[in-house]
Amino acid sequence: MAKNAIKAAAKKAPAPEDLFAQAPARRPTPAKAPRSSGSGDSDYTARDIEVLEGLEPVRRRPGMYIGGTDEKALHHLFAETIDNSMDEALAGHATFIEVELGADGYITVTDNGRGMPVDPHPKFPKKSALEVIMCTLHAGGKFESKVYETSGGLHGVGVSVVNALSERTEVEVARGGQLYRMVFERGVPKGKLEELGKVANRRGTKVRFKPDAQIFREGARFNPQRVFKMARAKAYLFGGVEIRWHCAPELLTGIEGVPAESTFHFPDGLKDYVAAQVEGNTLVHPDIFTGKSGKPGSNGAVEWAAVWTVDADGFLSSYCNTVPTADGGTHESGFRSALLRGLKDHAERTGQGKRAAGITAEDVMTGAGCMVSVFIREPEFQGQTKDRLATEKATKIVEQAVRDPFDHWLAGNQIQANKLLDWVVERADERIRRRQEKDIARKSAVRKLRLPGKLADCTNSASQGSEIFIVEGDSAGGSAKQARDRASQAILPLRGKILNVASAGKDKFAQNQQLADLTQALGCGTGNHYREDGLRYEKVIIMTDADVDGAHIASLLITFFYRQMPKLIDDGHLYLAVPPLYRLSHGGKVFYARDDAHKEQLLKKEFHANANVEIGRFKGLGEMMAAQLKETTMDPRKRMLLRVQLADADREGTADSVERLMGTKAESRFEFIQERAEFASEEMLDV
Ligand code: 2B7
Repeated sequence: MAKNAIKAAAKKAPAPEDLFAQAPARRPTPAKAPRSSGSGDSDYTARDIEVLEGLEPVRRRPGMYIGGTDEKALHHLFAETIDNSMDEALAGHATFIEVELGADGYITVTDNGRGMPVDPHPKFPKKSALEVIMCTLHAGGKFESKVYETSGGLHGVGVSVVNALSERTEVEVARGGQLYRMVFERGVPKGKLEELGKVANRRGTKVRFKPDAQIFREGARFNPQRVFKMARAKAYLFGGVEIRWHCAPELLTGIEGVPAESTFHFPDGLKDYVAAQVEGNTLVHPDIFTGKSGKPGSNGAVEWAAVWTVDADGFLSSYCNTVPTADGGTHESGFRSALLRGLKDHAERTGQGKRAAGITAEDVMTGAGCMVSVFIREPEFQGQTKDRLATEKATKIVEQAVRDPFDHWLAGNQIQANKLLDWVVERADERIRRRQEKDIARKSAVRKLRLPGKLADCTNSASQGSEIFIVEGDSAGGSAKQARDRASQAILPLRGKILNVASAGKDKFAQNQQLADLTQALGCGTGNHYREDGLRYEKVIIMTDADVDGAHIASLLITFFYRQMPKLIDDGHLYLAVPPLYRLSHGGKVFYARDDAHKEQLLKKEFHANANVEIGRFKGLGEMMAAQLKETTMDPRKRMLLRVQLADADREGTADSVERLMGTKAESRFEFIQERAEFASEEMLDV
């Protein structure tokens, strides 16, 4: 990982992003525009513009570089900065990193590395390397597609982005016994690189910056807890670095678990982290499975730690080049699969293959607290916030690194290995059981909610004001569907004769599809399970043909309600629609008659005695035009409904009659019902 970033920048800088590459075209050459007599300021004017132009894309579209302008993006600035220090540490040049969060909104990161180079840049001799680093976007050849990438400086969007998005940035470099300093405001140098004098016993880089409130409108203040955790994570990821933490105490009021001063140094790195995370939890086995391959910071290096808890949610924290990969990715897949395959192999080896056959990575990871860290040159990240590692080869790298050590670890302690296997097999069993329970619950929920397919439901969901028409036959159902008011009127077509519940056994009733559909559509249940608040409609309207068959069906339905939902009748929810039997027309006048008596009455009242009135007889609802059906039978403003009621005076008599009549001829039932219904109530309902 050791690299000279200046060289890297010079090698990789793509022309469009590199203002210096374009500089000759835009900047007057010194010959044409000689330096104004010694005034540093005027010399900087031209350069200011260029710098502004160079970093302008960052300020214009910060989201492209740091994924947004929210709190997460704000903390990205800190990540970029500390990543540069981490690179120095991983390269073996820095041993400590200091992070200081100030009450003034500034954050300061200091390392004791080699210090950013300050000598004139070979390609742009007028500028110090420091200025080039701070003011040039340098993110590698595939710039456009790699904007979010961060990782130890080299792959990061670069500290120039931090500079561009900060109100003010101060850089101090101690290098070669000299102290240097340069200040920037919103990415623009505020003067030249200053030489502050000699320093002894000091080396490294200090970057102090304050995020720009113009950019981070949701708030340009760092969250101490977040910064604390980010800084501490770096110490876990590299045991060779010490991180010193300072936070202004006034920032910590009301915040728990964040000290004002602290030092992080974890020689056992990831193991320490995992141990700290599961502290206080019960472990499946006492040992933490940990290991590493390769030197941290070198390409292809992997480090990991895993422990299984009985009583905690698992976690898998993963990193690539010390950059957190919150959305996981290829390295996590490799880790998971190494654990799964290792455990399955162990089961095979010890004659428990059958038990382990069904376990999945999910089962292995349940309750597992893990941390995985990989180092890969030029990693690729994916996802909205580029928090997922996409580099394919990371899967193999991690799997291969972890497999053998895991086999060894399992083989080395059979008791422990078997405890783990037992635990994972239990998780698998639990998972399968849970899924079965969920399936059952889902199925019954669907059943509860599912309405019969034939039902054309109304769109109003409240039962108040809505009605359901129970219609005989599909053709009548079709007309009714056209004639209805979709908002408040539902149509349930029933095919053919209804089961006579008064004579059929319980089994037959339970199996009858028509009645099951009806019950489902109503939603209120039957018998002892009847619940009034389940009823999905205010009015339940039986609409059958105005003939004997229609009356038969109506009587069967009423019998069903009477037996299975008497309360529905009692509460006045059940009605009979009264479709017309005749259509009388003459000279533009049209009247509908519901029966013979009504026809005679209308003929007498509405037409001249010798008028040649056209009299049409409807054979059924199905042959009526939708508009006719609406006008005569369904439109609440024009129709007539009969409310079905039980005669209060003689409830026992009713029961007797139903019992008696339901076994006899249809015609007598028809008469009976018509009589009863009309006795009970015959009224025009103005709804
Ligand atoms: C990718 C760029 C930004 N850089 C160096 C050398 C050391 C060095 C840095 C740094 C953040 C806050 C304090 C290399 C790398 C530029 O080139 S950046 N240290 N620390 C840092 O930014 N910390 C370097 C080779 C030889 N000498 C110095």
